[in-house]
Amino acid sequence: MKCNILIHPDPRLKKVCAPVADLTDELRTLADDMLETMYDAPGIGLAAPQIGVLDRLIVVDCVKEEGEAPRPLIMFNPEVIASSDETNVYEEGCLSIPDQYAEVTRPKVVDVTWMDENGNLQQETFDGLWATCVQHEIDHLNGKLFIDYLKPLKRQMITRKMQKLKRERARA
Ligand code: K2U
Ligand code: ZN
Repeated sequence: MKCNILIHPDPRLKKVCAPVADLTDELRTLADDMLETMYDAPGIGLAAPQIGVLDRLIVVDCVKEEGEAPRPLIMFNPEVIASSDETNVYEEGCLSIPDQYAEVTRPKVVDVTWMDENGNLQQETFDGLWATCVQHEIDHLNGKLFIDYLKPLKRQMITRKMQKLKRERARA
Protein backbone atom coordinates (compact mmCIF):
# COMPACT_ATOMS: atom_id res chain seq x y z
CA MET A 1 0.00 0.00 0.00
CA LYS A 2 1.38 3.40 -0.99
CA CYS A 3 1.96 5.74 1.97
CA ASN A 4 1.74 9.54 2.25
CA ILE A 5 5.18 11.19 2.46
CA LEU A 6 5.52 13.92 5.13
CA ILE A 7 6.69 17.32 3.86
CA HIS A 8 9.23 19.51 5.73
CA PRO A 9 8.76 21.31 8.10
CA ASP A 10 7.23 18.55 10.24
CA PRO A 11 8.30 17.75 13.83
CA ARG A 12 8.30 14.04 13.05
CA LEU A 13 11.13 14.58 10.55
CA LYS A 14 13.31 16.03 13.32
CA LYS A 15 12.97 13.17 15.79
CA VAL A 16 15.64 10.56 16.60
CA CYS A 17 13.95 7.26 15.73
CA ALA A 18 13.76 4.22 18.04
CA PRO A 19 15.76 1.05 17.29
CA VAL A 20 13.75 -1.94 16.06
CA ALA A 21 13.84 -4.55 18.87
CA ASP A 22 11.96 -7.48 17.36
CA LEU A 23 11.15 -8.09 13.73
CA THR A 24 7.38 -8.50 13.22
CA ASP A 25 5.31 -9.22 10.13
CA GLU A 26 3.87 -5.73 10.61
CA LEU A 27 7.39 -4.23 10.22
CA ARG A 28 8.04 -6.44 7.17
CA THR A 29 4.78 -5.19 5.60
CA LEU A 30 5.78 -1.60 6.45
CA ALA A 31 9.11 -2.14 4.64
CA ASP A 32 7.27 -3.44 1.56
CA ASP A 33 4.91 -0.45 1.66
CA MET A 34 7.95 1.85 1.88
CA LEU A 35 9.54 0.20 -1.19
CA GLU A 36 6.27 0.59 -3.12
CA THR A 37 6.05 4.25 -2.04
CA MET A 38 9.72 4.86 -2.97
CA TYR A 39 9.44 3.32 -6.46
CA ASP A 40 6.22 5.25 -7.10
CA ALA A 41 7.69 8.63 -6.05
CA PRO A 42 10.15 7.83 -7.80
CA GLY A 43 13.09 7.82 -5.47
CA ILE A 44 16.14 5.74 -4.66
CA GLY A 45 15.69 5.69 -0.89
CA LEU A 46 13.07 6.25 1.82
CA ALA A 47 13.25 6.35 5.64
CA ALA A 48 10.40 5.33 7.98
CA PRO A 49 10.04 8.80 9.59
CA GLN A 50 9.20 10.17 6.12
CA ILE A 51 5.94 8.22 6.33
CA GLY A 52 5.46 9.14 9.99
CA VAL A 53 6.87 5.95 11.57
CA LEU A 54 9.61 6.83 14.08
CA ASP A 55 11.45 3.47 13.87
CA ARG A 56 14.99 2.87 12.59
CA LEU A 57 14.10 1.40 9.19
CA ILE A 58 15.20 2.52 5.71
CA VAL A 59 14.79 1.09 2.21
CA VAL A 60 17.10 1.86 -0.71
CA ASP A 61 17.48 0.84 -4.35
CA CYS A 62 19.99 2.96 -6.20
CA VAL A 63 20.03 0.82 -9.35
CA LYS A 64 19.30 3.42 -12.01
CA GLU A 65 20.38 1.76 -15.24
CA GLU A 66 17.35 0.66 -17.23
CA GLY A 67 17.45 -3.06 -17.84
CA GLU A 68 19.59 -3.71 -14.75
CA ALA A 69 17.86 -5.83 -12.10
CA PRO A 70 16.59 -3.69 -9.22
CA ARG A 71 18.30 -4.31 -5.88
CA PRO A 72 15.86 -3.34 -3.13
CA LEU A 73 17.55 -3.28 0.30
CA ILE A 74 15.48 -3.35 3.53
CA MET A 75 17.71 -2.15 6.40
CA PHE A 76 16.64 -2.29 10.08
CA ASN A 77 18.88 -0.42 12.58
CA PRO A 78 21.41 0.59 9.91
CA GLU A 79 24.73 1.91 11.28
CA VAL A 80 27.76 3.45 9.60
CA ILE A 81 30.68 1.70 11.35
CA ALA A 82 33.45 3.25 9.22
CA SER A 83 33.72 6.00 6.61
CA SER A 84 36.46 7.18 4.26
CA ASP A 85 38.33 10.44 4.74
CA GLU A 86 37.84 10.98 1.03
CA THR A 87 34.58 12.81 0.34
CA ASN A 88 32.10 13.10 -2.53
CA VAL A 89 29.88 16.03 -3.45
CA TYR A 90 26.42 15.16 -4.75
CA GLU A 91 23.46 17.40 -5.66
CA GLU A 92 20.91 15.92 -3.28
CA GLY A 93 17.14 16.08 -3.22
CA CYS A 94 14.60 14.69 -0.74
CA LEU A 95 11.09 13.33 -1.15
CA SER A 96 10.13 15.34 1.95
CA ILE A 97 11.49 18.54 0.41
CA PRO A 98 10.17 18.30 -3.16
CA ASP A 99 11.88 20.07 -6.08
CA GLN A 100 14.71 21.52 -3.96
CA TYR A 101 18.30 20.45 -4.70
CA ALA A 102 21.64 21.42 -3.20
CA GLU A 103 25.20 20.11 -3.10
CA VAL A 104 26.08 18.06 -0.01
CA THR A 105 29.57 16.74 0.80
CA ARG A 106 29.73 13.30 2.44
CA PRO A 107 32.32 10.51 2.91
CA LYS A 108 32.79 8.71 -0.43
CA VAL A 109 32.85 5.15 1.02
CA VAL A 110 30.99 3.85 4.10
CA ASP A 111 30.90 0.47 5.87
CA VAL A 112 27.34 -0.18 7.05
CA THR A 113 25.83 -2.89 9.27
CA TRP A 114 22.10 -3.62 9.56
CA MET A 115 19.53 -6.34 10.26
CA ASP A 116 17.73 -7.58 7.14
CA GLU A 117 14.08 -8.62 6.76
CA ASN A 118 14.99 -12.17 7.84
CA GLY A 119 16.59 -10.93 11.05
CA ASN A 120 20.12 -11.66 9.78
CA LEU A 121 22.94 -9.20 10.51
CA GLN A 122 24.45 -7.80 7.28
CA GLN A 123 27.53 -5.71 6.60
CA GLU A 124 28.46 -4.09 3.30
CA THR A 125 30.77 -1.40 1.95
CA PHE A 126 28.95 1.23 -0.15
CA ASP A 127 30.46 3.82 -2.49
CA GLY A 128 29.15 6.22 -5.15
CA LEU A 129 25.43 6.96 -5.17
CA TRP A 130 24.70 4.03 -2.82
CA ALA A 131 26.98 5.57 -0.17
CA THR A 132 25.35 9.00 -0.56
CA CYS A 133 21.84 7.51 -0.40
CA VAL A 134 22.43 5.27 2.64
CA GLN A 135 23.97 8.21 4.54
CA HIS A 136 21.04 10.46 3.49
CA GLU A 137 18.56 7.85 4.80
CA ILE A 138 20.41 7.19 8.08
CA ASP A 139 20.44 10.97 8.64
CA HIS A 140 16.62 10.83 8.43
CA LEU A 141 16.63 8.31 11.35
CA ASN A 142 18.54 10.91 13.40
CA GLY A 143 16.17 13.76 12.52
CA LYS A 144 18.68 15.29 10.09
CA LEU A 145 17.73 16.59 6.62
CA PHE A 146 20.13 17.42 3.75
CA ILE A 147 19.23 21.12 4.17
CA ASP A 148 20.82 21.00 7.64
CA TYR A 149 24.19 20.94 5.84
CA LEU A 150 23.41 24.21 4.02
CA LYS A 151 24.05 27.80 5.10
CA PRO A 152 21.24 29.17 7.33
CA LEU A 153 19.95 31.61 4.70
CA LYS A 154 19.64 28.92 2.02
CA ARG A 155 17.97 26.56 4.54
CA GLN A 156 15.47 29.25 5.58
CA MET A 157 14.67 29.99 1.92
CA ILE A 158 13.87 26.32 1.25
CA THR A 159 11.85 26.00 4.47
CA ARG A 160 9.75 29.04 3.53
CA LYS A 161 9.10 27.54 0.07
CA MET A 162 7.92 24.29 1.71
CA GLN A 163 5.64 26.19 4.13
CA LYS A 164 4.07 27.93 1.11
CA LEU A 165 3.70 24.60 -0.71
CA LYS A 166 1.97 23.07 2.34
CA ARG A 167 -0.43 26.05 2.59
CA GLU A 168 -1.31 25.66 -1.09
CA ARG A 169 -1.78 21.89 -0.76
CA ALA A 170 -4.01 22.44 2.28
CA ARG A 171 -6.22 24.79 0.25
CA ALA A 172 -6.45 22.46 -2.75
O1 K2U B 1 15.25 10.23 1.50
C1 K2U B 1 14.72 10.62 0.49
O2 K2U B 1 14.01 11.63 0.45
C2 K2U B 1 14.95 9.86 -0.77
C3 K2U B 1 15.90 10.57 -1.68
C4 K2U B 1 17.20 9.84 -1.50
C5 K2U B 1 18.42 10.50 -2.04
C6 K2U B 1 18.58 11.86 -2.06
C7 K2U B 1 19.75 12.41 -2.55
C8 K2U B 1 20.78 11.62 -3.00
C9 K2U B 1 20.62 10.27 -2.97
C10 K2U B 1 19.46 9.72 -2.48
C11 K2U B 1 15.18 10.53 -3.02
O3 K2U B 1 15.47 9.37 -3.67
S1 K2U B 1 15.42 11.97 -3.98
C12 K2U B 1 15.25 11.51 -5.59
C13 K2U B 1 16.55 11.13 -6.23
C14 K2U B 1 16.51 10.24 -7.27
C15 K2U B 1 17.69 9.90 -7.90
C16 K2U B 1 18.91 10.43 -7.51
C17 K2U B 1 18.94 11.31 -6.46
C18 K2U B 1 17.75 11.68 -5.81
ZN1 ZN C 1 15.32 12.54 2.19
